[in-house]
Amino acid sequence: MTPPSTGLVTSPITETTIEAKSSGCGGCSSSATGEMDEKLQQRIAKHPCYSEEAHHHYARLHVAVAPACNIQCNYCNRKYDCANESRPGVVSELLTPEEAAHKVLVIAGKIPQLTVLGIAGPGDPLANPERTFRTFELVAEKAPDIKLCLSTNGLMLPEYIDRIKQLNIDHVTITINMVDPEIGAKIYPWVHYKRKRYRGIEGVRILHEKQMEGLQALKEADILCKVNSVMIPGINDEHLVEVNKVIRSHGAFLHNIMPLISAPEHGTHFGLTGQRGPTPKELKAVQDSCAGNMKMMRHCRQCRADAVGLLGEDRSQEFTKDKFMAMAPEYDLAQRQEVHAGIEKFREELKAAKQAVETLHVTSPQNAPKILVAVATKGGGLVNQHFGHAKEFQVYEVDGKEVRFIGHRKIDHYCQGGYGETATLENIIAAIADCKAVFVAKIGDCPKEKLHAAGIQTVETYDMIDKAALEYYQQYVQETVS
Ligand code: CLF
Ligand code: SF4
Repeated sequence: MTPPSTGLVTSPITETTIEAKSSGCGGCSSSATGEMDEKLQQRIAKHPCYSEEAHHHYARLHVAVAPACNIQCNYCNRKYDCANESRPGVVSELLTPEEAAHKVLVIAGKIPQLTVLGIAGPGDPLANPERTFRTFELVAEKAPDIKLCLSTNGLMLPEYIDRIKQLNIDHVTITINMVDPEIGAKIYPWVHYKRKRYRGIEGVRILHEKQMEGLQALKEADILCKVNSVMIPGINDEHLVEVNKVIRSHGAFLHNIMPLISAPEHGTHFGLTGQRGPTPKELKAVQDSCAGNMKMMRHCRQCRADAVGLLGEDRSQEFTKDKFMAMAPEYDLAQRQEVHAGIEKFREELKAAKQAVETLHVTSPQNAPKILVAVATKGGGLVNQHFGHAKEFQVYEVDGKEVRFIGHRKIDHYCQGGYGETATLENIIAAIADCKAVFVAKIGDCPKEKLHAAGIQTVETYDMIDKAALEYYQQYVQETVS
């Protein structure tokens, strides 16, 4: 089985496979019929954010066309991109709708596995409706196979539902951090609605009301809605379970609880007042406590308003404005369809390989522990990246039957100009200290020894992540559990 030549995956997987069911949002819809499940699956199958499985294969592109915003979040500094859908401290180059459409046509040719155009900033897309919708119109006209995706704080969403529906925007994200305005008042100092600025709880009530109305309207219009929530310890961390219940009852499709990223140098209210973000463990605990109710997104990368590529990679610097404006559009529908057919064929083969061995269980004693493992991957569901080249590790929870993606840990890559950095290695070890092993395509002797000394085993392989994880688990329980 060989991955398609998309430039994203590079390593064949081996013949023999042991299967475990990876969880993700690919199989969403707890209450729908089988037929509905199938339709929903198709709608999200190539969306890297709505389907965890798809994010190994398909890419997204953001265009930064929306500069203004109509609210103030305490985790935002307006010098930078909207922190509801991107990392704080990042500035994107603002584009006109025409420049943005040109960028899409260039990149859709250069990266044919690009399936989604998102508008997520640098302010709020619906505070800039003409620029946002004009961009979508131009792209829909010239590149009809690209899915349109919008992310908003929700304040103006009820006003624009018809326009969203009309433009066939099938995926909308609302950032909802609270369903109790008392809690919201600690997050939002003001809201600007219909030419008037409302301070404190009065503004938060309007925001809450519009978010709920928008959510309901999306459901009625049959538009898939993801809700992003920023987890802010001591402010809304415990409250997020309630948020989860409410959004589920209003028809949200997927819930993405993201960590607050806060530092004084970002110049935000929370950064300057020392508000901390959650640890990976705290984040996972809240995600787990919501997971029984609805599908949770755990593979979000809090990407930039001009992000390009697979979720785990950032190719935005290859396509800065001076560069892409000098490139000719290469959008070619037939070529894109051919590449997508290759990816789908590979996905089918991957699925079949997993199913063929689904009945092979790892023998593990009762009450064997769940463990975490870290994986270096360039995509394709494979362990296929050198330890020294990884900029993040994907983390999976393994229990002998299931290999469950639970998140990623960003790191500085270890190889700097051919040499490993000791300080970087220490940070990497700290980032994956809760993992029993790290799976890599290759690793040098020095980092391997240091990882072993820190209690993290290394597994060198080119294989399916699920298979490698289960094989390791079997060995782990044999050695450690009596
Ligand atoms: Fe962009 Fe958002 Fe659409 Fe995805 S991102 S507008 S739904 S295409 Fe995805 Fe990026 Fe997380 Fe957003 S990883 S920040 S969830
Ligand atoms: Fe900043 Fe986005 Fe909040 Fe507006 S909605 S204040 S751009 S984080």
